[in-house]
Amino acid sequence: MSRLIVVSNRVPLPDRNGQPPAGGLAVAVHSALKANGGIWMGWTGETVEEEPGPPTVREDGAISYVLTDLTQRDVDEYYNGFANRVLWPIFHMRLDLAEYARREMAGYFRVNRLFADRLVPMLQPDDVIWVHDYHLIPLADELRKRGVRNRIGYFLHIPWPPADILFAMPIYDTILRALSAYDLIGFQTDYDLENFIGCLQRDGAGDTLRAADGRQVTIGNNTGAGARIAAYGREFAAAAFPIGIDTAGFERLSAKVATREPVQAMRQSLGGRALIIGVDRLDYSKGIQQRIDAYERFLENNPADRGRVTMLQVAPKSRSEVPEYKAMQDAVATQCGQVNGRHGTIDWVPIRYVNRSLTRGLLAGLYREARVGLVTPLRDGMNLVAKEFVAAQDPADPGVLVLSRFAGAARELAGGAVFCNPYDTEQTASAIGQALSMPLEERQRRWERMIARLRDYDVAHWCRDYLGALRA
Ligand code: ADQ
Repeated sequence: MSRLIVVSNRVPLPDRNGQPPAGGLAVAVHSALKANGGIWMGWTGETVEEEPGPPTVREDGAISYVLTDLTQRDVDEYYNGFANRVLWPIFHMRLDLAEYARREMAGYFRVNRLFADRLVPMLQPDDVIWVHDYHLIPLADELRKRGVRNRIGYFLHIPWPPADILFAMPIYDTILRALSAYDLIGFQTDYDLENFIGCLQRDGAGDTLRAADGRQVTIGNNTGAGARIAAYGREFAAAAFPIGIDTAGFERLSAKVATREPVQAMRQSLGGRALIIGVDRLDYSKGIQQRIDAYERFLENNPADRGRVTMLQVAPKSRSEVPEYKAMQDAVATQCGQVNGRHGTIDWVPIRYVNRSLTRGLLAGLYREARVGLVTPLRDGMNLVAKEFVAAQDPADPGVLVLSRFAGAARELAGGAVFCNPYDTEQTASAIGQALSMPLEERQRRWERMIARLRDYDVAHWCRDYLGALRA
């Protein structure tokens, strides 16, 4: 079988023993690369003063890791600029936060051209190329301009917005047209796929849009929704491939760490109080402030529960160079302090706030300790924390997932999670109450539905499904 070439903004490098970093996606993609050999290319994460030199290549068995530096200007314009101040907010339906600057848009395309220039000399004619996420939308188009005729797939990890939102972005049409250079476009959910098709139709590409033989076709074997599309003079496929986690690995990990010291220490410090946990990158799309409001409302509405619950919010800093993120860091810290000031007592702190990353093992143990997992994004491509929380539970006494209906994961976890609308503080507060008082039998029934899905469609399955469709 042909080699696989993976391109993403950052590359999760293996350790000195050749082990990929923990984390579902890295492990699944590493094993796909190992199977037939290949390349994983991306940015080193380092910045240089002058034009970056040739890429660094690190060989590890059948896999080559190809890493390129970027200049500070590249990072400001491509990464902190267009990717994270235009595409991220717009794709998460936050038009109010999008800051469009022509210079940054030019930087975004310049870095995509740099990636294409670096990749072309390494390609063999039958390589299959898999590009990841919103940083690299124009990459296939740049490769085609350089004569690359290989099969090229794309997977978008974040949501695709409806036309009315996308079209507010200057150059939205360039972005849409660039995607037509791929052979397969993967989305997290069929809502994203529908939104994408809606955008093509509204852009007038709809004249030529058609499903093969007039019907929707199934691409991949798990997702149902898929379409063959003809638009902008090219034919390609698009389908939903909801990303999974390493379910079995996470189940094992959480059971193993449950008896370890840091988890035991946490349990002791709770003194019998029920733990409610939130874990997110500090990002406005995750609805952290709305969640804390809802928790406070729960405390106000249920005086008997004060002193009997503890919320732990773990939220490491993220994208601190982007002003909206910096502002949010300050706002969340202030908010936690205010809630603790208003409701705390000399022997009870309502919210514990941890502003850094924890190891996967500790996270797994904390999820398992928690009675309630609060996953309340305002918009999220998938949300792996929701899936990890479920996988970490003790089957004999599982906790309850309270999940925003605006997370991609809501599609798969219906019937198990307690859904909430994070914009509705009162309703989210009642969902917390419902979760805390749920009888064991109902908790087990709901958990079993969710874990069955997660075991069946894990990240390895997702990876096989996507690559199977791309190679087909
Ligand atoms: P993210 O926005 O980063 O991912 P998510 O899907 O929740 O969001 O994944 C976060 C990952 O980081 C999880 O594996 C989680 O365990 C880990 N993590 C979070 N907080 C942590 C902490 N404090 N310490 C250590 N680890 C932590 C993007 C999209 C999502 C999509 C994923 C995958 O925004 O919608 O689900 O990609 O496609």
